Amino acid sequence: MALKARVARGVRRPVIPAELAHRVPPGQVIASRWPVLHQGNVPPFDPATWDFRMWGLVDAATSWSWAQWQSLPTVTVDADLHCVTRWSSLGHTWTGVSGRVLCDLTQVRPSARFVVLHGEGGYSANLAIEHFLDWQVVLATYHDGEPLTPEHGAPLRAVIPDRYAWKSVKWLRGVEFLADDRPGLWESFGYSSSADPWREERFEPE
Ligand SMILES: Nc1nc2c(c(=O)[nH]1)N[C@H]1C(S)=C(S)[C@@H](COP(=O)(O)O)O[C@H]1N2
Ligand SMILES: [Mo]
Repeated sequence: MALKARVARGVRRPVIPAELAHRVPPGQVIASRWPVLHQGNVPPFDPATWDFRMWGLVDAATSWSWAQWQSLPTVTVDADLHCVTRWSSLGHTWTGVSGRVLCDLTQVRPSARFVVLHGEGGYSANLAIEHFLDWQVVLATYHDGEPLTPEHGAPLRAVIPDRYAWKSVKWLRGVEFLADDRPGLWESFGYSSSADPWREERFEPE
């Protein structure tokens, strides 16, 4: 008993520097190195067969080859990652195609209210369309000016700032537009559809 109490008193709360506090959502700690976190293995990438598709409630369903994808305009956005397992990794710069630009290109219909991001091998995450249309959403091929590495989602990953990072689908292969919400992989196990880390929306309310 006495020993336990001593140990408990020795536990230090992680310190969040004051100048970063506004970037760390409630219940999170700052990761010192950028963690790698995903289900399963890193999928192989073959530029000859890779494609990216946008389908569902769109007037111009489109698929791009890897070569075609290179001709799309890019944006560069700073965004932190907040994992629901309670680490936040701060200070990332992402370059890629803006979600909004893609929605314009594919002429998303007004009836589309939700999107499902589809990763390689069956991983998926759902979002309300307004969160996909956030100006900061980028389908990234570069991180801090360098090509993405395979373990962080190369050749293409979604970056959805201000949502828990399980929505930032790595090895992204497509986006589907829907009228009604449909849970992605983690959401089908009870994780939140909206997933706002600033409101600690970790799980869907019962
Ligand atoms: N395809 C795919 N994307 C994924 C995951 C995954 O398991 N598969 N995990 C998500 C989770 S839970 C997190 S926290 C982030 C981690 O991104 P990082 O490994 O680049 O830090 O990737 C997200 N994207
Ligand atoms: Mo995560």
